[in-house]
This record gives sequence, structure tokens and C-alpha cells, in this order.
Amino acid sequence: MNDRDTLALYEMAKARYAEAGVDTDAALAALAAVPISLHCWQGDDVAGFERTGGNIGGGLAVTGNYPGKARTADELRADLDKAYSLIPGTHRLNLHAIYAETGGVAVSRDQLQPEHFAGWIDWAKSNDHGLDFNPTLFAHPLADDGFTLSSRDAGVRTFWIDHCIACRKIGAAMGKALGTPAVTNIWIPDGYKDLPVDREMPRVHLRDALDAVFEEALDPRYNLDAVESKLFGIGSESYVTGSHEFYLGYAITRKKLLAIDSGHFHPTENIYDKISAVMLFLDEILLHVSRGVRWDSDHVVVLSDDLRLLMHELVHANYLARTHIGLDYFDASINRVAAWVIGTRATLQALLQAFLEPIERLRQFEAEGDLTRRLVLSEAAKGLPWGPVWDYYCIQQGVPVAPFFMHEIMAYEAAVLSKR
Ligand code: RNT
Ligand code: ZN
Repeated sequence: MNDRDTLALYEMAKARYAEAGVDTDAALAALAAVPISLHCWQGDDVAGFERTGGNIGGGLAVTGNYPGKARTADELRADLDKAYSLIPGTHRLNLHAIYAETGGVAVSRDQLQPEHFAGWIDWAKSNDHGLDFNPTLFAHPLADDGFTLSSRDAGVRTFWIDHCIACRKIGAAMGKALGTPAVTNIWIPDGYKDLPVDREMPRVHLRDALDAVFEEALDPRYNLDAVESKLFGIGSESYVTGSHEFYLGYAITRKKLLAIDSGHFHPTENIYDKISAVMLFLDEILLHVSRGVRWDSDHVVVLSDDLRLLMHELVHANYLARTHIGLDYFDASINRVAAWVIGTRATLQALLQAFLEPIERLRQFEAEGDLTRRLVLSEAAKGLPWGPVWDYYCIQQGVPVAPFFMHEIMAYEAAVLSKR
């Protein structure tokens, strides 16, 4: 198939959508305006550059040993450049504190400075990527017993409070340099493998520690704070301090962003139903789009019903301007550049499908109580030719259509990744 065929198919699809009352050109313009924050940690299995030889910890697990993972910041940036070149649109990068570039000098996490991210900021500026940021409260001796901000040890809490404060300032420096606020997201692994006797005390510590972290107000033009809940992790199966209820209450009372990760709820619980509930009480949210398979397994995001229903919410309840969309998964069993490209493209495809829904007619049936027609039309809409619209978008944005982007990834693997 060549570009001319893609264009001809697009014209047919456009006519078909017009019959359904949908403007495909408007949908593509809307899609082009939505940035996705790619997570740097897919490129090196959440290793970072501290080189302490410790475990990832934090109840996280990366499986697979596909060759070619990035070992340095330059390698990671080169891999990201390749990924962005195969994804339509302009997108962001989400960094973790362990990706600091300290010139071979060990810098304690509570001492990190914006200058340790100068390489990332320069790269982001020249490539038009906004940056987002995360303190790293795992893979560290002071996280080894499973507790950080909610530790019963005041010294441990202070270390992590100082790390989070340092990270907020780094986020603000990124936002100021790039002219778009960094979302600095705090996720902690804290929890117990077995049944605690006292479930309250760690949560009191966490509330107070977070209040200390956020004591200094930062300009929201530069930095936005988010807090991410979780249900359980490996080694924290019985209790997690930072549960959904904890952070929902915290985010509402402290006016923070709530980070909602699709893998952080019971396996049959879907985050798409949570958005319209929490948005009534919060200004903005951060999404970690992920895919749990039976547990919080962080599989590569694919175009699933869950993802489509999530994007339907953002688009049709008009939440896009209040939602920061990030990805969060790590698969070391496949080509890591492909993993970024597949997951980001799936996320964008789900968004496109939402923009292409015959929403007016669906709303009308719902308002009239004609639930049969609502179901008939939403099923029929699945068969509308969104694929040619997507392919046209790829051509328009100068990236290859699927599955042909794999040619470039295979060439990159042969020339670069396989030499590592
Ligand atoms: C862990 C959280 C968290 C991490 C990243 C690396 O369960 O989802 O967002 O995946 O910070
Ligand atoms: Zn997450």
C-alpha cells in the first residue's frame, strides 16, 4: 500500500464518518493537540544510572532479558529519539530521579539538583518535548525494609522528604526551562507483606511527611504535584500505606493532582469509571496508562476496550485539558523501542476512536431512554473505518504506518541495540 492508496481510503472513510455525523479532519486536529508522556524507564528496565548494583525493589518486577537495553543517558535518549520518530504527534518524556546525570560522582538523592538534569532539559528543549518528573523512593538501602515516607524511623522519613523536596524543585526547573509545567509524581512502595496490627500509624506518618514535602508552594506554571495510589505490590500484599482512599482524601484536601494508574486496582475494577467521580472534586489528574494482566504486571499497553472506554471519558466529558496522560509499563521481553511505540500508538488510537464516536446520536438515544439503539449504534460504531483515518494521520505526521514501522526498529536493532 502506498501513500496514494492511504489517501484514497481516507477519503472514503471520511465520507462514511460524515454520514454518521462525524468530522474526521476535526478529529485529527484534536488528536494532534494531545501530548502523551512517555516513561523513560521502559528503555532500561527501571535501572537508572546510579549503578549501585541493588535490586529495583519497591515490589516492582521487570521480566525478560531482550538484548540492547540503554546503559547511559545518551543511549536512552537515542532510543527515545527513535521511538518518537515512529509516533505521530509531539509528546513529552517522564523521567525518574535515578536518571540523573552526575558525571560519575555519586550524589545522594536528597542532594539532587536541577543541574543533574541539564542534559535532559537541553535535549527536551531541542526536541520540543515537555518533561515530567518523579522522585525515586525505591531501589535504595533506605527503602529496603519496605517503608519510606511512612517509615516509623524519623530519620528515614526525613531523608525521603528531602528527596521529594529536591525533586519538586527539579520539576519546577524543568517546567521553567521548557515553558510547560512538569508534573512531579510521588509514588512510594510502602507496605507490609503480612497483616499489620496498626494500619493507621504509617498513614499518619505519610500524611505528615507529604505535608512537609509540599510546604513550599511552587508556581503551578512550572511544577504540578501528583500523588499515586496503589493496591498492592510484591511484598506488600496485605497493606499499602498509600491506598486509593488515602490519596483521594489527600489530593482533595491539599489540592494536589491524583495519579490514577490503570494497574493499581482490583483486576476487575476499571479506572474509566473513576474519572467522572474524582473530577467533581479535583482540578486535575495524572493518568498512568498501563495494562495489568491478572495482576499489576505492567504489560505494554494495547488497544483494549478498557483503554477505549477511558479515552471516551476524557474526550466526551471534556476532561482532556485537566488530564495529564502518562504511560507506565515495562516489558524487557521484547524490543524496548517497539514497546514504547506500540503502547503510545495504542493510546493515541484509543483517543482517535473517541474523537470519531458518533457522540451526538449516542447522547440523543441515551436522553430519550432508547437504550437498545444506544447499544446498537455503539456496536456499529466499532465497525466504522477508523483504521484508514489513523493511517492517514501517520502519513500526515510523517511516520510509517503499522506494521511497517518495524522495518526501522529492526534496522536500529541491527545497527545500534545489538552492539550493546
Ligand atoms: C509503581 C507505580 C509507579 C512506577 C514508576 C516507575 O507501581 O506504578 O508509577 O511504575 O514510578
Ligand atoms: Zn504508575
